[in-house]
Amino acid sequence: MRTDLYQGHDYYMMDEWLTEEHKLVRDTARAWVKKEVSPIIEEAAENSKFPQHLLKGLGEIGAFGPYIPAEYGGAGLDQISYGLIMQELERCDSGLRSTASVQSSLVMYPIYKYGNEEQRMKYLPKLATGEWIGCFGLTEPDFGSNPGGMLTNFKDMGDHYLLNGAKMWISNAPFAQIAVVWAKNEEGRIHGLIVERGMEGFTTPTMHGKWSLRASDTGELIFDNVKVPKENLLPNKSGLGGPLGCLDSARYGIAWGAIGVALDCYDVALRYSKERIQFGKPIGAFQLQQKKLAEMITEITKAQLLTYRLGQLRNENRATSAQISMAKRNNIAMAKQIVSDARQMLGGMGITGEYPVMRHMMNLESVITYEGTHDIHLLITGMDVTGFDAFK
Ligand code: TGC
Ligand code: FAD
Repeated sequence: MRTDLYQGHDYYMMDEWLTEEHKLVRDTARAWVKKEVSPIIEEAAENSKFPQHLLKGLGEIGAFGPYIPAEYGGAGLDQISYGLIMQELERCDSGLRSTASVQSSLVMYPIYKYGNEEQRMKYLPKLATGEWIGCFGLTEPDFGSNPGGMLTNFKDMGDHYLLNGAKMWISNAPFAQIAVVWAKNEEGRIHGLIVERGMEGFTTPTMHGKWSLRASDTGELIFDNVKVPKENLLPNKSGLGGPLGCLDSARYGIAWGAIGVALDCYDVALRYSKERIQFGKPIGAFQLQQKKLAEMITEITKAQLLTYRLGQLRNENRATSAQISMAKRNNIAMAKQIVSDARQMLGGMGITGEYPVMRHMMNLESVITYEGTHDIHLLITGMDVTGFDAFK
């Protein structure tokens, strides 16, 4: 097991823009990750299992619902704090950040935003502590990038809804207590329903064989004539804008998370470049390796500036979905390049579990795909700047 020597990198002195609260939140998350997760993450990825004993700790550091008001059990923090927590979690592993993203932005957020007071009081406090874990069912076997085509549907049976259909690629499905599920009513309008484990006809088989995001459990959601109580419908939003609104929040968190991955790989590569001797001197003394490191810190710094500004806009409720898409897309592409360069700088050691780089590299293949693929986000930007919708 390798000691986690990570130190943050702040080339443009952006810490000066952070409040004392931001720094406290970030440093708390970083210290918890180093103590509780770094020592076990490689083994979790090898075993392809999310370490569920971490859920309570994630709740304690405020990673579940950081921006949900305290009256519902959230941490009541701003969007920069939320981003910093996601950065610190994903600095360790994208699967760890995934669990926090799904719980916060894809489960707590829709219940808070689209739910009624009874639903908020019933679910949010338990989700905030990690006592309950939720998952988010949007993607279907035949509808990924195009979720509006979904087939999962529910019928009004008078005293309950009858839910049928299937979702796949659902993070945390195998062990979640509840699922926020997006389904069409008889008029074809999309609504969110809270489905609870134990409801008859509801199963969550695990998906096996992933080479990416291995420290995160992924599953299906199968609904075979599930009777969902009427009070489990989220009443305050309908249409595809419901799930897409949640995705805005999660994609914003991923933009910060990708910076965490890049920082970790830069940190490892920089240290290795000073320690590894070839041809009688540290490899960091060779111009080719310096080019890689100089480009890494340049790209990280650009992403930090972009993402901090996006956080300010979100704090003021002014960030557009297209701005979020740009940050998600840019930062993951940036992180992928850095991970690839770092892996090469580590030579043969770069492919081993001695260093986190190869695990990050594999994880990013999921991160660049979920919450909207790289190409989908490009088309969202294209639509925003030209006014032409390439999806129609
Ligand atoms: P389109 O006709 O453009 O829009 C339908 C309605 O939605 C509204 N809308 C949004 N609302 C809020 N936020 C956004 N970002 C929105 N984007 C669009 C829009 O105004 C419209 O509203 P209304 O009232 O007029 O009906 O929709 P489209 O069918 O053409 O599709 C657009 C497209 C392709 C951009 C969208 O569907 C998309 O983003 N596709 C990607 C799918 C995706 O991201 N799936 C993610 C699944 S969840 C996941 O991956 C979790 S990973 C979890 C982890 O971290 O582990
Ligand atoms: P497709 O939509 O079939 O896309 C295939 C290719 O076609 C992509 O390259 C795409 O960019 C391209 N493409 C599609 N449409 C267009 C177009 N109009 N123009 C140009 N190119 C196009 N979903 C959930 O609902 N909840 C979860 O918790 C969740 N967790 C996930 C966890 C993991 C590990 C993974 C891998 C996925 C998860 N997903 C989840 C699903 C994820 O959101 C989808 O995989 C993603 O949206 C892409 O859908 P798809 O895999 O069906 O690919």
